[in-house]
Amino acid sequence: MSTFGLALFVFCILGIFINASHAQLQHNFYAKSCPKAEKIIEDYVHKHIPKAPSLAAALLRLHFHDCFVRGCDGSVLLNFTLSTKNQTEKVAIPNQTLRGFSFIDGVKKIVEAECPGVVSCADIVTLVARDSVVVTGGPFWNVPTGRRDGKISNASEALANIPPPTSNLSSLQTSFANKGLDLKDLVLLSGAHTIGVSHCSSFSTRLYNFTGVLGTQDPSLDSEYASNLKGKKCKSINDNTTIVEMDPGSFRTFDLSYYKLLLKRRGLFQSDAALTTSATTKSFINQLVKGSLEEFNTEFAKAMEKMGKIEVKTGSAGEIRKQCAFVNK
Ligand code: HEM
Ligand SMILES: *[C@@H]1O[C@H](CO)[C@@H](O)[C@H](O)[C@H]1NC(C)=O
Ligand SMILES: *[C@@H]1O[C@H](CO)[C@@H](O)[C@H](O)[C@H]1NC(C)=O
Ligand SMILES: *[C@@H]1O[C@H](CO)[C@@H](O)[C@H](O)[C@H]1NC(C)=O
Ligand SMILES: *[C@@H]1O[C@H](CO)[C@@H](O)[C@H](O)[C@H]1NC(C)=O
Ligand SMILES: *[C@@H]1O[C@H](CO)[C@@H](O)[C@H](O)[C@H]1NC(C)=O
Ligand SMILES: *[C@@H]1O[C@H](CO)[C@@H](O)[C@H](O)[C@H]1NC(C)=O
Ligand SMILES: CC(=O)N[C@H]1CO[C@H](CO)[C@@H](O)[C@@H]1O
Repeated sequence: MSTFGLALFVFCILGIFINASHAQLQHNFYAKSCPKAEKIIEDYVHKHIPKAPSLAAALLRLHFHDCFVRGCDGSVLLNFTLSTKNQTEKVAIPNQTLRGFSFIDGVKKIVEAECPGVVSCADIVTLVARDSVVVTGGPFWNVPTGRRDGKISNASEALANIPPPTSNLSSLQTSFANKGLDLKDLVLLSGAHTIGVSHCSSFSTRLYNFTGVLGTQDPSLDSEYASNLKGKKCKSINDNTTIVEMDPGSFRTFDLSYYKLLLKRRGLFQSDAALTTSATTKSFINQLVKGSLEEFNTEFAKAMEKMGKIEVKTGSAGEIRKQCAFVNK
């Protein structure tokens, strides 16, 4: 081989190497390997979510919990197995109310039938979250694909990375900053609470035990709303089964009313209320409420695109799981 040939050869190998380590998400990553994948997923969501509308919110939340622990790598889907010996993210407290796992398994099954071993569970979660939001009347956003599935899922990491509903603004800011998200992203992404439900146990200390003395209530929660919740929904501090609409009246519709409620001191969690406690975040909320739904939709979509890129595994990292609940053997 000539010196030139050798140099070219080395250059190419180097190029491949650099390319692999810098592999990025791509628009329509499966165009050649599984051209129908994204359409199959979209059709499945559009067909099934209207029959089980409460799942739309659950699937959006699943994506958030996935991305905040080890990046958007499908680790939230992994089941505890005897061989792993470890408790997985699912079992951690914030995940005990997660739903939608069998829906994801259902999508994976038909995608596998079309192209076995090609489409990652991480991409499925991301695409399903986007398509579910569309079904609730929310925005569409671009989902570049090519995420690979992680092999590790660790319950204590979920606890450390998913902010609890009792969070104040500075801890929310820190936990979002740890994922490359700023205060504006925090306000926008919290807008996801315009759809879905919560268990009483996620906020009942605000109603019954706020200062650690039974009978005390969070003064930052509108007292009329609090009485209503106590009288009609969360009748005791121990109620861990009743569910409450987070955006009462339009909990299945993607709209601005979550932010309107925040300004009326009717956000359900302390973490929701916390968004009104700084001038910066409060002004974002005011702008959203004064603006159009279109504007919120556009901004929300941008924040979701950003969230969907957190610490993704690409190129040859991770794997393409055969079953979303299990690491490949
Ligand atoms: C800012 C920090 C956040 C906190 C502290 C938080 C906390 C919670 C809690 C405690 C619940 C109720 C769980 C239950 O009791 O059943 C919930 C529900 C939900 N969260 Fe968040 N969340 C946050 C951010 C987000 C983000 C960024 C998204 C998505 C972009 C999201 C989407 C949802 C959805 C859609 C539901 C309803 C789930 C259902 O109906 O099953 N949340 N969240
Ligand atoms: C994963 O575990 C849950 C219970 O934690 C169970 O309901 C589900 O069927 C399991 N998934 C699979 C694919 O075995
Ligand atoms: C379980 O723990 C071991 C040892 O800490 C770790 O190497 C492995 O990746 C963990 N497995 C999962 C699925 O988290
Ligand atoms: C899970 O993560 C925690 C906190 O990062 C770490 O201390 C622990 O060793 C991990 N557990 C396993 C089994 O890997
Ligand atoms: C916010 O919460 C964190 C964690 O619980 C706590 O350490 C911090 O003091 C709180 N900050 C404010 C301003 O209350
Ligand atoms: C009320 O809060 C205190 C302090 O956090 C706690 O020790 C106590 O167990 C709580 N009571 C109930 C009934 O949850
Ligand atoms: C809910 O509360 C009941 C009674 O206090 C308890 O037995 C049960 O384990 C709780 N369930 C969960 C999921 O915490
Ligand atoms: C979906 C899921 O795996 N949920 C689990 C959350 O944690 C509780 C308690 O450990 C389990 O019983 C659930 O199966």
